[in-house]
Amino acid sequence: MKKILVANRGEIAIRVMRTAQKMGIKTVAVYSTVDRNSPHVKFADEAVLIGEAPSNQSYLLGEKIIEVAKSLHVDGIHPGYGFLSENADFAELCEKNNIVFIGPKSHAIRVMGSKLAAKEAVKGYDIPMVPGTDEAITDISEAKTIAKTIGFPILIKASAGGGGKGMRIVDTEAEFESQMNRAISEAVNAFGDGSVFIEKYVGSPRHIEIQVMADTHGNVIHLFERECSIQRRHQKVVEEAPSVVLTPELREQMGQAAIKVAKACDYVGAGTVEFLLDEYKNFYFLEMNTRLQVEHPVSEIIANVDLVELQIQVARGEMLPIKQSDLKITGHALELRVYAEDPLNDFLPSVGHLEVYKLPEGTGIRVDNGFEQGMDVPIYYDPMLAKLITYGKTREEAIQLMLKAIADYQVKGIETTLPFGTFVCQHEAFTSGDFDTHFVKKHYSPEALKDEAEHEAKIAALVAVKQYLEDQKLLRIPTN
Ligand code: MV4
Repeated sequence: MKKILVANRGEIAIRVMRTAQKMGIKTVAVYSTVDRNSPHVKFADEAVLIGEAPSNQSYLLGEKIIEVAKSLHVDGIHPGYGFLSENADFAELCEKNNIVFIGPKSHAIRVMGSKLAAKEAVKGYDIPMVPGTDEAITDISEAKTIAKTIGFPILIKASAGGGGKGMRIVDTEAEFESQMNRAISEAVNAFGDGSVFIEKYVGSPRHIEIQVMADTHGNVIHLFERECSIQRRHQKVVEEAPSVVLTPELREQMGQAAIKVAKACDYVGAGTVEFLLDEYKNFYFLEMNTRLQVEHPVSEIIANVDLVELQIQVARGEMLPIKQSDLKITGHALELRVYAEDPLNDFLPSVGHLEVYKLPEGTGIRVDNGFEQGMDVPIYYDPMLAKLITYGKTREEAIQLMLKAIADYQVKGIETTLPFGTFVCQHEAFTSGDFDTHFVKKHYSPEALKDEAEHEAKIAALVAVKQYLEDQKLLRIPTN
């Protein structure tokens, strides 16, 4: 592979191109009109304008992107995350045009894109799953009988959903039918597929996912877990690795389960197997994400690997250069997603001009960033500016470094989730490790953030006064 095209923008496009560059591979960026001055365009060896700002007129134009790739003699396309990354038709189109799709085969994307097909595929692999139905519900009264056996509350999920889309909690038998009818019509509207199934509702779970990596020679390894319970309306905000709650035994069990899920769909490349972990530490397979995920850096740090490099090696048909037994966890890593959103105003997008934009630097700090000072943040795409990643020997060290890095991160012109990161890192529930997916709902309010800001301002004022008095003393010495 001599040249790859990155079919993405922002921090992930740069992240992928960095590794390509390190491997001596030429890079091609694609961009929309609003991104013409973006860092990912400047970073690439070549860059091609592919269309207007709306992603369906640019970053989602698979055929156009393949045309560009062919005309520039590109060997492989890296899709990043979002956009075309989990589009099975696009993966197939690449294959048809003799361009390597740096990701799994279209078969695996298709199977895992349907929750019911995924359940079907892993049947017989002895993977723990939440009690429920494994076929689309056609008979509502039959489903109600099953729901009663499982016990309320139950969750209705759309087969074509995922990442929290198309889910509905049913608390009592009385509302079962009406909720079921709503769920089906919602699924038809949202996904064009009305298939739904039911599961027992796990009340206070943690979201733990396992990073896997597979080559075309049948080798599959896992790179431990990421704890992603700190999320808001299914949008992750803080991720970490390892999780404070996994014992080495549980980690091994979940890792082996994840490897089996990957084998069940003939997986190739980097993938993530999502599990719920209940309060008794039972784990259940939820879904598999067939892409490199946003939060992959925390795994890279604790496992000491470059996941993009592994993706490219595997895509070239090489054997994985590492075995499971080569891997061990070193240290602890945290990631804060820096969104252009206002945490004091219901996380509304805060787009505008980056008047000041300076990144923190130092040992134990990694920033995967897609923006620079003087740029406008466009309204057309995901509002994530960067990922602030810190790491240390211990979790405490990574948390303290995160607080310092947030304080050193200078942004003026727009609001960001940086203060929210401070809130999380100072919260007792987070520092103690005693939290679940309800953390934000349970503990966060704009008032709590304001209180904390005032508290910090007071401390800053006290420190300033103390310093002032000390300076006075020093100044007085010669005069006394
Ligand atoms: C669940 C669940 C409780 N019980 N399934 C949400 C995203 C999708 N991947 C699956 N999700 C859930 N499935 C059962 N049977 C709770 C969630 C869930 C959740 C999962 C992971 C992270 C955050 C979450 C927030 C709300 C609900």
